[in-house]
Amino acid sequence: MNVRRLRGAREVPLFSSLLVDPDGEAVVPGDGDIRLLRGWLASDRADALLATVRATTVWRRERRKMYDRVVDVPREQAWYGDGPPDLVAGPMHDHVARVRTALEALTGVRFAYVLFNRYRDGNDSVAWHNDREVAHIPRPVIASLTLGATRAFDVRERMNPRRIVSVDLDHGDLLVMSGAAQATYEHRVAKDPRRVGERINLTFRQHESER
Ligand SMILES: O=C(O)CCC(=O)C(=O)O
Repeated sequence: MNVRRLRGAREVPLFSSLLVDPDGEAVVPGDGDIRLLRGWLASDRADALLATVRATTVWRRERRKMYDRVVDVPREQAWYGDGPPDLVAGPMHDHVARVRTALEALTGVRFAYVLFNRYRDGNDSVAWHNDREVAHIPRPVIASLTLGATRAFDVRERMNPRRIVSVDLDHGDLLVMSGAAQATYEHRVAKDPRRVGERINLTFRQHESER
């Protein structure tokens, strides 16, 4: 297994190259696009947003069928905005909607809804997957903002799963996945019992009707 860790990955401009290491070298080759903007949200703003999200979110604890068992999803989740009607808890809070506006200006797409994932501690996780929930957006743009504790975000090429790029995402860091990122790569946040703090991740997503 070849794991490349990008602890020092720095802010990189959108739409220039793939996930970039401290020297600016593209380390995730192929037809996909994953960009890291370190400290996109200044820490005082990230603190305020985290406080708002903590105070206003109604969390869901899902259970999923895995083979012949039904298991707890190892994190809490919440949907806001114009998303899956059976899951959405309501409109976005104003503070979240302001972040959405900034992300729309940055990326040039409209984000209809946001999915919050709450990792209560290092035992919470999300397994390898790609985000292809909207079949008729073949090249979706997803803007993913980290609040709270640092966790490692791992990326691997679906055709070359033994090579993993791992980047620590900190409070206020933004990751933007676009182009063929979902078709080419999978991502995860692995369990890490050394991490004790709560992390809340906000993923802004496009709507079904957006092409
Ligand atoms: O928490 C993260 O950084 C990743 C979340 C994720 O993979 C997802 O919402 O699909």
